[in-house]
Parts: sequence; C-alpha cells; structure tokens
Amino acid sequence: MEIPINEPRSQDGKRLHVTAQPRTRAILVGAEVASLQSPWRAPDSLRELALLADTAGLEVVGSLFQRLDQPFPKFFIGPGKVKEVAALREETGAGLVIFDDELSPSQTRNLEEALQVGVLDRTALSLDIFAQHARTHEGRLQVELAQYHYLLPRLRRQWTHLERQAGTGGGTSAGGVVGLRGPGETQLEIDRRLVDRRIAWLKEQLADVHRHRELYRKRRRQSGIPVVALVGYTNAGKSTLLNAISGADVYAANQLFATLDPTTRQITLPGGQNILLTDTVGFIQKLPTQLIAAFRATLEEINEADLLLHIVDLTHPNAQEHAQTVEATLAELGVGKRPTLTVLNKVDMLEGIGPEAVGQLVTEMGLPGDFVTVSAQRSWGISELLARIEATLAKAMVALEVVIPYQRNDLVALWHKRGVIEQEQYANEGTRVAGRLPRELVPQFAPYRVADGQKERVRRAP
Ligand SMILES: Nc1nc2c(ncn2[C@@H]2O[C@H](COP(=O)(O)OP(=O)(O)OP(=O)(O)O)[C@@H](O)[C@H]2O)c(=O)[nH]1
Ligand SMILES: [Mg+2]
Repeated sequence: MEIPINEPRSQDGKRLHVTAQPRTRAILVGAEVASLQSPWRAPDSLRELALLADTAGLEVVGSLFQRLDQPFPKFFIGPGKVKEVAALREETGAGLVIFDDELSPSQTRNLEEALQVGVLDRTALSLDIFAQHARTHEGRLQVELAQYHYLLPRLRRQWTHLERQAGTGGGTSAGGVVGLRGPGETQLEIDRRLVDRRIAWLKEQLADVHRHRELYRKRRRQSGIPVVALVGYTNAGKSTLLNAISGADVYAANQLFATLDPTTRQITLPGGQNILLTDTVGFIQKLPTQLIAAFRATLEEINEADLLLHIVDLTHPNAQEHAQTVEATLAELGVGKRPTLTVLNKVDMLEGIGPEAVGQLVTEMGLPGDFVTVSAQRSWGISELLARIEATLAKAMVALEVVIPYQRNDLVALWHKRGVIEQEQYANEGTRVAGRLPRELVPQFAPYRVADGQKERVRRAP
C-alpha cells in the first residue's frame, strides 16, 4: 500500500529538489456507475483523483474512464477497458495504476495480474496521504488503525507475494515472524494474527486518548462556552479561516487533507461573548465512511458543536458537488440536525462579480439562501461573519428550567452532552436543571418545564 515517493517535499508543498529522481508515474482509471447516482461526473472526479495523486507525490501520465451500469465483478471495469489500460501503461511506462473507486481485494488482485503492475484505489491513496499528514499522536494512531482495517481483507495478496519471495528455499520461517508460527499454520494466518493484535493495541491506545479528551470536554462543557465547528470539503479554506479569525497559526496549504487533527481556538465575538472555534478534517467524495469515522476527534467536535460553519470554495467548478458531498457525509455520520451557517469562501477570486450573481450561483448550487461571503485569505467579510455567528448562536440556544423525573435520567444525560447546565439539584420529584439547550432539543424537555413559558428567554451575549 505504501506509495514510493521519490521527492521529499517541504511543508508548503513545494518540491525541495528539482533535480531529484523522476516521480513514480501513474495512470488514473475512473468509472461513472449509473446505479450509484452520484452527483459527480467521471472527468471531474478524475481531476480530483489527480490532485490526490499529486499530493501523494506521484506524476499522473494519463487517465481513462468508462461509463457503466454496474461495476464488473472481475476487474471493476470491463475486460475491453482493461486492455486499453494495459496499452496506455505500456505507452507511458507508468509504474502504478490508480482506480478512482474502491476495489475489492480480488479485483485488485485480478487487475495486478492482468496489468502486471501495482494497482491502488482511491482509498489506499487517501490513506497514504493521511499517513503523511497526521501530526499528532492520536492522528497517527488513527491513521494506522484505518490502514490495518483496509489491509486485513487484502492480506492474501501479500501472502502470495511472500510465497514468491520465499522461492525454493523451503525453510520453515517466513519474514521476521519466526517463533510466532504455530504448527500447521499458514503465513496468512500469522499475518492476520499479527494485524489483529496490532489493531487491538491501537484501539486500546485510542481509548486512552479518548478518555483524556472526554475529561477535557467535560470541563469545557461546564464552562458553558459555545462550540462552533468549521466543516467543509477538503481545501475549502477552513484552516485559513480559523487563522484569519483567531490569529492562530494552523497549517493551511493548497493540498488535499492538509488538516487531519482538529485545532480549537477561543475567540471573542464583537458583543463580548467567547466561543470555541474548531477546525476539522475536510471531507471528500468516495471516502468510505468508516475511514472518516476513524477521525473520531473530528467527529466528536462536530457532534458537540452548537453551530456548524459550512465552508464552501465558491470558485471551485464543482462547488455544488462539494457542498452536496459534505451534507451527505454529515448525514451518513449521524450528525444530528444542527444550526448551520454557510460561508462562501475565496470571493477575492471573483472580483467584479456582483452580489446578485453570487446569490444566483448559490441558488444554482442548491445551498441555503442564508450565507456569508468571505475571503479567508484577505480577511474580507470577517466582522460580518462574526456578527452572524453571534446572532445565530443567540437564536440557537434557549434558556430552560425543568424538573426531570428520575426515570428519565437519559434526558439529564442528553442535556449534559448537548446543552449548558447552570444549576443541577436533586429534589423529591426528580432532577431540577436550569441552563441552556439547543432549540431543537427543547420539545423533548417541554413536558417537564418549570413555570411554563416564563423561564424561556432567548440567550443573549453577556
Ligand atoms: N484565493 C484564495 N485562496 C484561499 C482562500 N482561503 C484559502 N485559500 C487557499 O486555499 C488552499 C486551502 O486552504 P486551507 O485553509 O488549507 O483549506 P482547508 O479547508 O483547511 O483544507 P484541508 O485541511 O485540506 O481540508 C490554500 O492554498 C489557501 O491559501 C481565499 O479566501 N482566497
Ligand atoms: Mg485544513
């Protein structure tokens, strides 16, 4: 799965050595599968795959795609198309073929045999980029876990590989795993067991990190500071916006998946209210949900957020597909309905386009009419954005006082998780709680409200 990368790169993505060896050449193969009903067209998706390949340090030397009703079980694409890929590979001298869709382990194997060259899919390529970009301890653990999950069903391939390497030696040991090998076991079983063990270890480590973070979050919740999360497609400008707003120095680059670990900054809104602003992992189409789920810290941040800022790169030709992908991903991840403010970024590149044209573009993109335009890079529109955050938060949280009967302790737990508790007392009839709740949760608590109607007041900035 490791992609050979010949040229080291500096932090800002520029190549360090222009004279270094040529990069590994790759051919891209895409398919537009009618049954998937994706909003994406194959050429756009392949353009994005080319960016991913470039980010991973590969040189794209050609691409092909096919329209299909259904993927073919054997090669994903049709056998005729496989011949075309083989010819293109020969012609370009490519050392790698990358598929835009996730291949099954057997499809990868069949393709490698037919093409006599390494075959990767989009998932493997993304994983490789994740591995390069993970900065924190937790990020690294998560990426490794995701890599092993991807690897496990594909181990057979490695086994044949090892078998070939072993040649005619006929020894009893294989690789560096002597001593772990039980009688009658195949190498595959040993590999599986090692991977299983490593997965268990990684999960333990991550559970530890998770516990620590839970503590920190609990304190954060008690402080009652609202959390605002920046979400969006990769490269939309989330990190740049966090930097513009908070003066932070978060790594931002013209690369896909520049950010893998969430960063949080406390900022003060114009009215004096403090909020926590969190940058998160960018989404991308065709990224298996289980992979995004690996970025648990990001998911937790999004789940805790009182408000989401959905950042869209308005200048991207596929801005509409990006926005749809982000919404679909949030839904797939089970992030509940949440107040969301759409932030259209990079308007500096649209100089000369009037606000009406921007409005029309937004309607065409099917985005909510409620949006703010900014240029994160030039810090345009930031004060308007902050004012909108303030107003939306004020609308989003509702003050409430209730007495919750003990058999509904689940509601108390929910309030702890999503709301802000200012007072909690145990009375005869149940738990008396006063504080603020996201507006959409209020109906569930309504039956237990104290002094109905009177206590509910819209939250104002202090
Ligand atoms: N012209 C222009 N470029 C911008 C603007 N905001 C961000 N960019 C550029 O867009 C690229 C991506 O920005 P990031 O802030 O890294 O994007 P991100 O959403 O954090 O991306 P990931 O972390 O990869 O998900 C960088 O090259 C930025 O300089 C903007 O307002 N105008
Ligand atoms: Mg980022």
